Formats: sequence, structure tokens, C-alpha cells
Amino acid sequence: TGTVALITGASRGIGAAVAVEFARRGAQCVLVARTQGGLEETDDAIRAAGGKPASLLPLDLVKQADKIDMIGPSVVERFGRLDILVHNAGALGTLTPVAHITPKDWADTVGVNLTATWRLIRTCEPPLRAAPAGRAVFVTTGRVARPKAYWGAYGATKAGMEHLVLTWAQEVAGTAIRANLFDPGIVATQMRATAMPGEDPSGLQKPADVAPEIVALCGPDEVRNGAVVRAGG
Ligand code: NJP
Repeated sequence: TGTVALITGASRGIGAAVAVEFARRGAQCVLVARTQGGLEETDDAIRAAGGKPASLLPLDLVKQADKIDMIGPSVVERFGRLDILVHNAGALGTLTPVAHITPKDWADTVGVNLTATWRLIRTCEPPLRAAPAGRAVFVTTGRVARPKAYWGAYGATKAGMEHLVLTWAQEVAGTAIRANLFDPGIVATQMRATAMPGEDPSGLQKPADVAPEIVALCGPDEVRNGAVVRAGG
């Protein structure tokens, strides 16, 4: 069998475009997000692009820890291997002063951006180690380096994600795994529209513009490990 790629946040936006790009290149995709209908739309786009029908894994990365913990073993059981993890799902939360962040928003941003990163590493590391060229890419943000009022929960949890991934990258440095972060820059998606209501998206990057860069970072010849790669760079 060919390459097997797990992509989170694959129901729309950047994750959906990444899934289509992997499938176009022959990979078997496993798609994670909460919205079954969105996952089905991505699968339709994969089929239209001539890709293998995707495996859909509808789950909430905040609320269903037990399901996340089963991902590694269940992908291996179904497809025999897992070569690639792209943790692209992200939670923005409500843009608000730190003192006004609600417990729910805090739990959602920590849950998707940070805790799910750890849980995905935990469940995917064994099959990624067994793969000939295990690859993991985590989608971060330039906001980590530029704290900005009202973006505290998002920026802090993505910063935590970066720290965790860079730590893990050191730990797997002697293996065939390459673990990197990708900062997409500004992309016209639902998240961007929520953050910047009223912004004209016509001049922004589109998900399909950045997806090939994420897929390239998962290539078998990639030598970088523990890098933060910026879109266009
Ligand atoms: O966002 P959006 P993007 N459990 O909102 C999923 C980063 N980024 O494509 O569950 C499971 O269209 C959600 O699916 P659903 C950003 O931080 C972006 O822009 O069905 N899945 C959807 O598929 C993020 O890491 C920009 O609602 C959950 C996906 O996540 C990545 O790019 C700039 C979930 C979000 O799709 C992709 O975001 C930047 C949960 N609990 C970084 N919660 C930008 N767009 O400008 C959410 O610096 N999802």
C-alpha cells in the first residue's frame, strides 16, 4: 500500500486543501474534524481530483480524548501503516482581553491547539517510527512571535504547541521521523473571517496556495526536523 496521511481540521479551509493535495499525489487520507458534512465535502473533492476515497473520522479533539488515543492503532489496523500526521485543526477562541477569556474558550483553545497536539503525538509516534519516512507537521501562527492584545489564548496555546513539537523533534532526532511546524501566514478561511469580520478576502492567500507547501514538508526527502517553516519561505 502507498502513503497513509492523517489530517486534522480537514472539514474545510487549509486542512481540506491539504487533504486534496495529498490525495492528488496518491496518498490514502484519513480525515479528522467534528463536522461529518464537511468531511464528506472534502472526500468529494478528493474523488473529483482522482484520489483514493478518504477514511472519515468525525471527532471532537477537545471532548473525545478516548477516540484520539485510538487513532494510531486504528489507522494501522485499517491501512497497515501511518506515514504522515498533519495537525492542522486550530481553535481561535473569542478575541478578548486575557482577563475576560471565558473558561469554555480557554478549554477549547488549550484543547485543540495544545492538548490535542500532545495526544496526537502520543498515539501517532509508534506507527510514525515504524514508517520508512514518518513525517509530522503542526500548523502554527506568526502570532507566537508577536503577542497582540485580545489574541492571548490563541497565541499562548500555539506557543505551547511550538514548544512541545520542538521538544518532541529533539527526542525523535535519531529516527526517520521529521517533525516540523508550518506558519501559513494570512489565508482566506472561516477562521480568518471570524477574526477579521468585514475584511475583503479577495487579495489574501487561498488554502490551495499554501497546501502544497505543507505537503512538500512531508516529503520523504525532507531533511529538516524541528524547523518552523513560514509560507513562501
Ligand atoms: O481555519 P478553519 P483555517 N475538533 O476555521 C477544525 C492556522 N492558521 O483553515 O470541527 C476537531 O477554516 C474545524 O473542523 P470542525 C489555524 O490556527 C490560520 O484557517 O468541523 N476539529 C476545521 O476543519 C489552524 O491551526 C491562519 O469545525 C476541530 C479546522 O479545525 C490552521 O491554520 C493564520 C475542532 C479549522 O478550519 C487551519 O485553520 C495563521 C475540534 N474541537 C494560522 N475545532 C489564517 N487562516 O489566516 C476546530 O497564522 N476544528
